[in-house]
Amino acid sequence: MKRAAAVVAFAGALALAGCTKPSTPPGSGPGAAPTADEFIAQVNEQLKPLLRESAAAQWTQATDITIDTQYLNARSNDRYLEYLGATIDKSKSYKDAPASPATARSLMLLRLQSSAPAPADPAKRAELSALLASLDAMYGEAKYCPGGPQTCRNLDELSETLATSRDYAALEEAWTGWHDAARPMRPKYQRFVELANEGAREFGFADLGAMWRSGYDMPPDEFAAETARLWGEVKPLYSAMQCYARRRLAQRYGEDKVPAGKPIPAQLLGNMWAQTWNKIYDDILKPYPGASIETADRGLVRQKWDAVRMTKSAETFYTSIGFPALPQTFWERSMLVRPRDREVVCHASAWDMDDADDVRIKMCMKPNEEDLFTIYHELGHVYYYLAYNDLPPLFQNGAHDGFHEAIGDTVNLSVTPAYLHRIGLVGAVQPSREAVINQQMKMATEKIAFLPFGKLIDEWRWKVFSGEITPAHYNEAWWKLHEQYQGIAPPVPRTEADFDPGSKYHVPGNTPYTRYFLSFIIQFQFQKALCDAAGFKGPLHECSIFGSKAAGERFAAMLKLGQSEPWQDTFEKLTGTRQMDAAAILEYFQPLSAWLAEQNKGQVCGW
Ligand code: X8Z
Ligand code: ZN
Repeated sequence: MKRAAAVVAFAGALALAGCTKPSTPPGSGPGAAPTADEFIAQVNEQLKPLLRESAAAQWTQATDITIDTQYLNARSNDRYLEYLGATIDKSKSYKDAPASPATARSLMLLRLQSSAPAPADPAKRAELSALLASLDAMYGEAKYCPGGPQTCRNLDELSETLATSRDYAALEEAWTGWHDAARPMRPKYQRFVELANEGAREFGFADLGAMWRSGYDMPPDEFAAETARLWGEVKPLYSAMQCYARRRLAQRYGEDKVPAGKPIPAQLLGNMWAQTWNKIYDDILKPYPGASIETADRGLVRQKWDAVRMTKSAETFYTSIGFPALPQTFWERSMLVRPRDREVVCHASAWDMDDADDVRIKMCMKPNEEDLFTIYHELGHVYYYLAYNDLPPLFQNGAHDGFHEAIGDTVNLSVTPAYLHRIGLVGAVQPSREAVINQQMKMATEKIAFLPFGKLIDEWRWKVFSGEITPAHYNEAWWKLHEQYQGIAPPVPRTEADFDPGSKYHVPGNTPYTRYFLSFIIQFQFQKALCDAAGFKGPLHECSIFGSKAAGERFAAMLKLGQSEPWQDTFEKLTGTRQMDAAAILEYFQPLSAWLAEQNKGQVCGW
């Protein structure tokens, strides 16, 4: 994945075969040196075919993993990184040159166009490109095969066990099987860190982590402090959730397996990484089992919703707020389910193939509520791409990467029980205080449970890139952060023979992760602003902007700005404030906060 926004954001290009110029770095031809404005205009033109090719090569690998697609993807990335390195080098001569504000911003953004910068040495650059393609493929192909090739289970199957089994031993086996499968990634990841760090330093950053933290229109240290502040604001609510979940799990599995005042065993929360707990809402965490609020799981299966119907449902939401229908090519070119005949990367992603309207989804959808939410999430990326495709490539991105992640999730906040009932997936809500708490808990198993996970992944990587965590302590540090932030622990002892970070897509996929942490905070700020625009008057957790053209207009106005101005300006236009903060998420979950405080009274909380 080439650009800083990896999984999701490939600014593409309109590449008419045979009509594109060769990509020599601007300023290298004969004649007078271009001005800074001219230089950036040339870079934007030259980026188009390179990004187009790179997106095609990545798509081909991700939807058909073979030795050859890896090779071609690595080669195309190598070309892209070569161009980027040479162009960044050239751009240094414009450091003090007169330039328009847009050009000055473009010069800054140019240095952030890859989440894995390469050293200038061609051999090292080729090695880095090959490592990236290989790590991505290893994740896509990973399996647990306890008794030979006939017994293999892939991530879908192992995740299904985590979600549905309540057998302690079966959970432990599925968890361990998947985590052990990441072991062979370790030496490759270690080498990747060395090479990408070298590239980041050549680009003028302290290390790759500092480079990642530089994409937020503030100094990298200030950004790190911002994320710590935000975590501090939501930590008490997470701790209350952890305390409640631990107690419920102890009732199910026994106090000996889930002791008070201790981290929760990671395999019991319904998700391979314990990042969301929605799969244990129904039978373990639901506060009032007799009251309203079910998941859409049963409705989806009973009514035989397939991947196309789920995607159409998401599209209908977006068109209801005034967004366009998806282009025909979206339906022809997307991969919505796991193909039977080849290896693919199933982790869901949205793709911007060119800067016209070739947009796609790659996903292995199943008829369950989690995947329904995910397709609504992915279409958020797709609508962002469509909205900013008229901008120059260097501005084709989220205002910051958390914005990109927050669009579809904001829409998901409008997928209320009333909305799910309206589309026929759940029964009518019987309004009661108990139903409110059930619904709040259902949302919190996704939105609150996720927060510490969203924070810690890059805390690990930032420290790996800075050298504070050395390879000899990769795994130990990984679990220390999980214990510190999430209050969870691995089910079996782990050692430095393991490489558990490789079990999470975004590490081998090299996608920065703080974006999700930010998204989970700011999506509530977006929702509050959009609900105001829609004229909604009740409590925030009851608002749905479905059908509101007024809300859609405000949303679209933000999307079409892309990354053309500092995110604070874009943020202010929608929310009226320049700061990310937790006030809106805390307002949304106010009823649950009060309820948890009551429930946790006199209990041994913490870990
Ligand atoms: O990776 C994703 C999306 C694609 S951008 C499916 N998410 C994170 C994850 O799965 O770890 C969405 C929320 C967190
Ligand atoms: Zn996403």
